[in-house]
Amino acid sequence: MTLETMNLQCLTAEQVERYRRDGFLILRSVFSPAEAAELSVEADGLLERHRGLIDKKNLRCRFQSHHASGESLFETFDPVIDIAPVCQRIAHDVRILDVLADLYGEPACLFKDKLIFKPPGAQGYVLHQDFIAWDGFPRSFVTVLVPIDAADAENGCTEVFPGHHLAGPLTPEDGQFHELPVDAVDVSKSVKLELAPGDIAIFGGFTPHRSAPNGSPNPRRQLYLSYNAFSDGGGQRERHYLDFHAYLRRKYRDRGVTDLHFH
Ligand SMILES: O=C(O)CCC(=O)C(=O)O
Repeated sequence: MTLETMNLQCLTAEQVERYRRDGFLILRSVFSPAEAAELSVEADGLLERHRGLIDKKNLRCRFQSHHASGESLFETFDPVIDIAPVCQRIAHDVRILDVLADLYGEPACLFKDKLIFKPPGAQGYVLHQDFIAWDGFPRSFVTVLVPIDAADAENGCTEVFPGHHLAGPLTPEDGQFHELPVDAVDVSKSVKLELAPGDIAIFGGFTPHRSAPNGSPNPRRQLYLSYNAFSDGGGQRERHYLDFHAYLRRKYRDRGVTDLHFH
C-alpha cells in the first residue's frame, strides 16, 4: 500500500516513511507517568509472586550469564501476559494497535510477549534479526519495545542498525537462530534506543539489533511485544508458543536436558 492511499490514524506520513526507510521508529511519551509506574510495580511484584516459576526447566524462563563472572542470572519471562494483567492490557492497548495499523496498513495481531529484566551484569544479546525461518513464521513480525526503566548505554539498551532490514534475511533461512557477523551491518550507523518510561520503540523482524551487558547496578526492565499483520497468518500467538516450545525442547534435548515443563 502506498502512503498516498493509506488512511493514517495516528502517525504522520513522515513517520511511516521513516519507519519504512530505517526499520525502526521511536515515539515519546505514549504512556503517562502513572501508567509507566503501574507497569513497574507489576514487574516488581511478578518477581516476588512468581518466584516459584523461576526454574531452569520452565520453558517460560530464560537465564543469561553474568558478562564477567559467568554466574547464571534469571533474565526473562516469555510469555508474560498470562501472569501479568498490566502487561496484558498494554499488549492490547489501542495506542499501540493504532500505531501498528498505520505501519501495516491493516490490523495487527499479538504474536509474542516477553518481559526482559536484564539484571546487573547480564551479558545482553549478540547481533541478530528476530525473523527465524520456521514454517509460517510471519515476515511482517514487528516488535514494540516498552521500557519500564530508563534505558541507556550504561544499562545495555537495545541498539539497532538502520536500513539493513531492506535486504530481508541476512543469514540462511534454515529454521535456526543465527548470530550476524558484525560486518553484516554499518556499525557507524548504530542507533541506541535510549528510552524513558512512557516512550516506545518499534522495530521490524529484519532489523539487525543487539545489546551490550548491563553495566549499571540496577535491572533494565523492558516489555517486548511482537505482532504480525492480520493478513500474514491472523492471530497465531498460541501456535507460535507451541512451535517455540517444540524448538526449545529440541535444543535442550541436544544438550541432554529433559523433563522440561511450562508453568
Ligand atoms: O534485551 C535486549 O536489549 C535485546 C533483546 C533481543 O534482542 C531479543 O529478545 O531478541
